[in-house]
Amino acid sequence: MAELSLPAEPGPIALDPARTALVIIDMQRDFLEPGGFGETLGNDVALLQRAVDPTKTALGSARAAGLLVVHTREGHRPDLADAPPAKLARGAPSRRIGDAGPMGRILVRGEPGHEIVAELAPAPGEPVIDKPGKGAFYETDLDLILRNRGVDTLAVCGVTTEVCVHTTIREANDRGYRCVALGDCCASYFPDFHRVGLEMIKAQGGIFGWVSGSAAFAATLAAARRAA
Ligand code: TIU
Repeated sequence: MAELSLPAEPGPIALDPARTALVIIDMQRDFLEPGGFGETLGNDVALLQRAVDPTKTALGSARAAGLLVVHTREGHRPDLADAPPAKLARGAPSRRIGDAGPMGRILVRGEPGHEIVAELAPAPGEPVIDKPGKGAFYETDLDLILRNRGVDTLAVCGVTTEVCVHTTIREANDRGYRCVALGDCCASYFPDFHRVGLEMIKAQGGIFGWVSGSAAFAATLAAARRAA
């Protein structure tokens, strides 16, 4: 497939499907469903549902176009050995990381709450990156996997916009990746933070990257398939 031009802000971004990955950040039950980590922090988790259908659209088009699809999950080992004491002690949540909740232990790997929501379940062969922090590059093999595949451009979806999506885009940008956030595929517990978070990415000529959306992403990939 030839190089494509994806409508985006602050301007179109060239996409070579062979060098582009769709990266879906932390679309886990712990953040999107009642009884998980997000709710223990006092958040209205229903606000994140709006990103699910657009992400499903982006995921379907990426798979059809043969893009590498990478999923991430935030969570910790059952013994919490990889959870910094400062993270465990932070704030005044109703349940702390590792405590038992209705979806199993909060933010712990292997528990039901740690799973990616069913609509966006990883397909066989799609890498799933388990990360202990907010950024998907911190203490993971994501960079190695992307470089081994020759990827230099990331289309990024997920939750939450200003926390794990932003941290990952900032980490990726500093490592030389071109990042485009698919805005409607991201969501936050704070709608203002979502809006401003996207503005921060594309400001100053695209200081961290570009912002586009699921419809433009799907249409660009579909048009390329028809032309092939
Ligand atoms: N609390 C919040 O907004 N986010 C996180 O703790 N992790 C992610 O963003 N995945």
